[in-house]
Amino acid sequence: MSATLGISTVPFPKNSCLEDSPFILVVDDDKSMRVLLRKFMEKEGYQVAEAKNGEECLTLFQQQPPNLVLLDAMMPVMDGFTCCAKLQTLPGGNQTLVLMITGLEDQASVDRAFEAGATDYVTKPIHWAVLRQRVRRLLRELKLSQQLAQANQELEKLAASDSLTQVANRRRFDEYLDREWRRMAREKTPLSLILCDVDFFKSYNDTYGHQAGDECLRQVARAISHSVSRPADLVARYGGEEFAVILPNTEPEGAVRIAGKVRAAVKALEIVHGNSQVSTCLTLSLGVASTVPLCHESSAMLVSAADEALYQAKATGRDRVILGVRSADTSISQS
Ligand code: GH3
Ligand code: MG
Ligand code: MG
Repeated sequence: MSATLGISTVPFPKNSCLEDSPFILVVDDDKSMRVLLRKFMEKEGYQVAEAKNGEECLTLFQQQPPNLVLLDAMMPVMDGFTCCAKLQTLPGGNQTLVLMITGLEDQASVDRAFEAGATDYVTKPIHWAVLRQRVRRLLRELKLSQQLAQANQELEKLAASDSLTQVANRRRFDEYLDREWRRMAREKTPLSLILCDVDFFKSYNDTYGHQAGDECLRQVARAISHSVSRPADLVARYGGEEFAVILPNTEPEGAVRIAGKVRAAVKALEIVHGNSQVSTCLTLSLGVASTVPLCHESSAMLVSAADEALYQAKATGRDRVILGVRSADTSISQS
């Protein structure tokens, strides 16, 4: 039966997502065995590619990583044990299932297979029902673990974001500020913080209703997010109608420039606020603080400095940016 099934090159599918049919790479130096395995796996509904030795397996793996490798242990050029160990070092290699096929059911071979990183093994001559069940079980477990990893990722995202505005929440802000504080202390580079507070927001709610207030906060959060560009910058909802922007590796001048951009972006939304005492539209007051962190100090001092600057912005007329500095020479930037 096997001699008549001589197909050597099989086109690779575009991706090896488990949501489509799983993709299996069959590796065996014996062509008739390879073809038998491929036909069997195709009947099971899998997409299959073939390699005739360990080297070819590694090359094909890098072109299109499979979900599972059916790997013969004994092959010329590069045996299955060596190939399996090398697979583990390739990108995505340690997430790929390796089912080793060994002709020797001695303990040493089984041990070698697991030491090389194999997920499980079957023996030759192949017991087809065992192979079928083992492949099904491994793929089922792989799918479950992928779903679990994805669910965990989504949970982490949910736990870190503010449900109203979708920017980072206070918890994430605290963690991130602390982490960046320590990182900037090690690197001896400046860390900047902007605190933004919506002006006369209580009267906005009183005038237009709480739902309009919520929508307003969503728009403000979006405008702030669009005003920062570096991957390390973090926009967070600090409290009710207060937002914070953490700017690692940013000098005070840069932070003031970004704060100015934020202020302009919110103004450009032109959200009508008939009861604001400073403008016809919704505005922000912003306090900026910047420092090169010291290990023995706490990030709370940066928050206090930004808060103090924000207080100054409110006290001196709102709708402005104030840079707070640790010495007495607080400078004001407004337009
Ligand atoms: P100031 O210019 O001094 O900042 O005045 P303000 O009115 O903005 O400040 P105040 O702290 O007096 O009021 C803040 C308001 O923000 C009161 C509260 O109802 C509103 N607020 C806080 N969180 C939310 C929210 O999630 N949704 C809505 N719609 N309003 C909120
Ligand atoms: Mg406030
Ligand atoms: Mg306010």
